[in-house]
Amino acid sequence: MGSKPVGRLVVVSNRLADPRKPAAGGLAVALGEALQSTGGLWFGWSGRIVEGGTPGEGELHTQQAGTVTLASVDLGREDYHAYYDGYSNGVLWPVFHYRLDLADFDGDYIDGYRRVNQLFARRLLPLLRPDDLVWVHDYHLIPLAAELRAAGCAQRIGFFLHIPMPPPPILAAIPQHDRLMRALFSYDVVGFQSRTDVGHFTAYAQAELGARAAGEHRLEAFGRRIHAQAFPIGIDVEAFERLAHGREARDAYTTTRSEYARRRLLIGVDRLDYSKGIPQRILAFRQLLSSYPENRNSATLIQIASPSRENVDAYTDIRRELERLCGALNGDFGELDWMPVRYIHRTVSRRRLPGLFRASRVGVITPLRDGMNLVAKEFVASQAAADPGVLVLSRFTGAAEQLEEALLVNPYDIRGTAETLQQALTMPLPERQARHRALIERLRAYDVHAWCGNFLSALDPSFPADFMQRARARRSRPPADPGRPAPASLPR
Ligand code: GDG
Repeated sequence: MGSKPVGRLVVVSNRLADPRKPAAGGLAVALGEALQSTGGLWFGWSGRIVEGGTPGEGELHTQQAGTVTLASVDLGREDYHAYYDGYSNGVLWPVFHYRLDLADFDGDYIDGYRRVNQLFARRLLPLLRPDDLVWVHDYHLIPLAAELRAAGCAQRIGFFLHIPMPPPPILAAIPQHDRLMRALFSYDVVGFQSRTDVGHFTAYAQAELGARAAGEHRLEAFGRRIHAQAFPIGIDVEAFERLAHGREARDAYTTTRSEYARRRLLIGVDRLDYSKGIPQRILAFRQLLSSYPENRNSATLIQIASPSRENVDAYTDIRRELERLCGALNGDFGELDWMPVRYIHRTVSRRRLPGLFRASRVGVITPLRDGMNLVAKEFVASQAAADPGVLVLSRFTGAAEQLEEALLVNPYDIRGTAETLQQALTMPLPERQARHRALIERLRAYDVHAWCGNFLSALDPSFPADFMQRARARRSRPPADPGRPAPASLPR
């Protein structure tokens, strides 16, 4: 094992990130490193929408970024709307986050979703070489392998689902669920964030698709055997720590600490998404101020909610709801010199985030449902070991399976969450240190490089175990691009 040269890596995701820009987040950087080391190809949507474009058609653009080829396809307005806003974010996102009430099943978007997956397969296939390993990311592209296989693609193809996999009866509410899930059997490896997700997928495949277990991590159906396993995604801990020691993070820390010198800060950072439980978090903070009045004029919640998917109706509703809740809280509890909640509906520079995290006593990460949640990990990585803040984390995140030393909460239980916030605010230093030590060790052991390496060696066992370390050693860091904040997850 290990003598055969590894194949070229081909990453396919809805959006691409330029791997040369270190301002890109951990995931883009890790994928970029893996791509660079194999001289790879990154394929996806160009981000360009062509008005009046022919459905199912889109021009291909290629560009060289060091040793990595970036290949991207334009989409016509109609395709984009049905594939992205419609099926991906109006049907799959809510259902996979257990929100059948928010799913738009009437929209008739499935044809556009299929068309774009077929277009991607058509444009990608001629670019593939026989030894390539193809790694497809996320719910936008579930049918891609089936489309590639139908056109004769025999390369190994892996799929990673970044969002949760719901339990079978919820999944079965999607009118096309069987065809959609059957398509996963065209992959060789299907990766999930958590063991819970793998359990749901296995139960669904057995009950609805007649799949049978064929050994550890193996399922068989439709004459194919797939490898289905949890590969919990991590962050680039070292890069985040470097960011935390950078000038902008230090400035953010100092300014925040002096501005809130007499206050104890709690912080939440999320894309403004209904899955993130932000309204429940505001209510829990309100409950904290009611139940534990000693926190009045002291505890302050900074909630950064970066704009996201503003074309989808459910996102306008959540924005209004949050503005109302924050306004009411500040109106009811605020003093001339103290606003309980600072709600910021803007993207904050990635370089400042670690400073804000470090200045906060409590990280409040309470999604109703989340595949993993990288913010929880970034909060932990930002803390000073000598005087660390406390992570309050929803038990319904993938991260909760790993970060056992966080204070886990049920975000629907407003009173329970308020009590846990109080526990976090009053936790003695030795306990904070002990919890932080255990958490940071786990983050290091399961960082984004380990995630990438583990997935790739499941896809092709000839990938050496230390592949990612070697890839990193070879990489020379170009100068930082300070201008452009970028999310650590794939751009959504
Ligand atoms: C999906 C899954 C899974 C957020 N606001 C700002 C900002 N961010 C950055 C965070 C973090 C990233 O965006 C968000 O990552 P999450 O993991 O928390 O959530 P999703 O975007 O929903 O990601 C999720 C992930 O994919 C990876 O597999 O963990 O479960 O839903 O890095 O820091 N960054 C900046 N300004 C902001 O205002 N710069």
